[in-house]
Amino acid sequence: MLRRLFGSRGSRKNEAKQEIQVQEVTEPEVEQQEVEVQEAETENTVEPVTKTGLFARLKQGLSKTRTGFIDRISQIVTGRAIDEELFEELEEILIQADVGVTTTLELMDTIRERVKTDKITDGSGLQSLLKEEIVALLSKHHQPLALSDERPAGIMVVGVNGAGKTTTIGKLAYRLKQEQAKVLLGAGDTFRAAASDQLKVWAERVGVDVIAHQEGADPGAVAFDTVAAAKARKADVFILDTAGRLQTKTNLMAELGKVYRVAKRELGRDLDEVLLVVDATTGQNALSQARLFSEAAPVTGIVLTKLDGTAKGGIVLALANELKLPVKLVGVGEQMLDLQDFDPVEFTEALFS
Ligand SMILES: Nc1nc2c(ncn2[C@@H]2O[C@H](COP(=O)(O)OP(=O)(O)OP(=O)(O)O)[C@@H](O)[C@H]2O)c(=O)[nH]1
Ligand SMILES: [Mg+2]
Repeated sequence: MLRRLFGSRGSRKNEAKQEIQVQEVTEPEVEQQEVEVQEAETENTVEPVTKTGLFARLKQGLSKTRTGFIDRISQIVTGRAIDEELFEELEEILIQADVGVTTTLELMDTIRERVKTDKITDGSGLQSLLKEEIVALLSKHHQPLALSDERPAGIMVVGVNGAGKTTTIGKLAYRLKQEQAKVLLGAGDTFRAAASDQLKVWAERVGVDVIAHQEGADPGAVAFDTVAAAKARKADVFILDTAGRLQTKTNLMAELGKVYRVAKRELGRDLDEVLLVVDATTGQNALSQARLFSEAAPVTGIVLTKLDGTAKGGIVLALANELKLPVKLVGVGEQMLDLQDFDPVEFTEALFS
């Protein structure tokens, strides 16, 4: 489950510094800003991660969806003959679990056809078929998180307010650090002072550095400084946080586009990943978020968070089927290890087991 994004390169020593430094930077493209650099204090202690441990966490995180979705399906199919009434009940459960009308209808068409061709007559056969079709659907556009070999690799994280962007960055930084990568975070949410403080807390916990400006500063300037610092410090990867924004606010979406372009220009190429963080509990609105955020910045994939908090994890099927964008990571809790690669087979296995 824990896929290596980087080759092993031996442990890097962290330059341990106690105080937070404040330094003035001058650079050509943005007005002078006060830049705060929070440096990692100590090497974090790395918890051992096992494949079984991660699968158990995923299973645990999906327990509400399992109860509200998969178990209900088991209940209706058990001991039943397959008829139109059963198909309709199944359809209803899929829609209630946020699979969405379009995807439900497509899935049901395939299932009706396969029941005929495979001559399935009982409920348990139907359930196995559903499981197979869910894997097929989730695999359709599947692509894992991918960082190129060029250094630094760049990730920008976008999404609506409260979706889980900053938390996802903390968890991702932790995971990359475990893979011996040198990670630098950029506090591009300058809207509230609390936003960069929250990122700094994560950075401290994980043991990575943060580039931050003052509240109200130009987020483009933070993007610029983050990329410049990542290059200067020979970081393996930088992750840029951004302020949450409603996808319908055109001025804020334009600002996001600008932040992306500043980061891209300074990096000299496209960022490796622009991750749209989507709260699994927001339901079908996720589809509109994906469309409008993709228009503002070149979104490369979805991080679906808070799956642990919903019985409607069926949204992952709607996203995988109706968007060209792959779901790359899933959030199943608030702890560091609760961000996992989205793997269609393992995900379905965790859902059904
Ligand atoms: N249960 C659960 N909570 C999560 C998950 N991901 C994030 N959260 C919680 O969701 C809340 C919002 O998370 P943030 O990371 O601050 O969200 P954000 O997108 O950065 O929010 P803004 O910066 O305000 O737009 C926090 O309380 C997180 O702990 C998850 O996978 N599961
Ligand atoms: Mg945030």
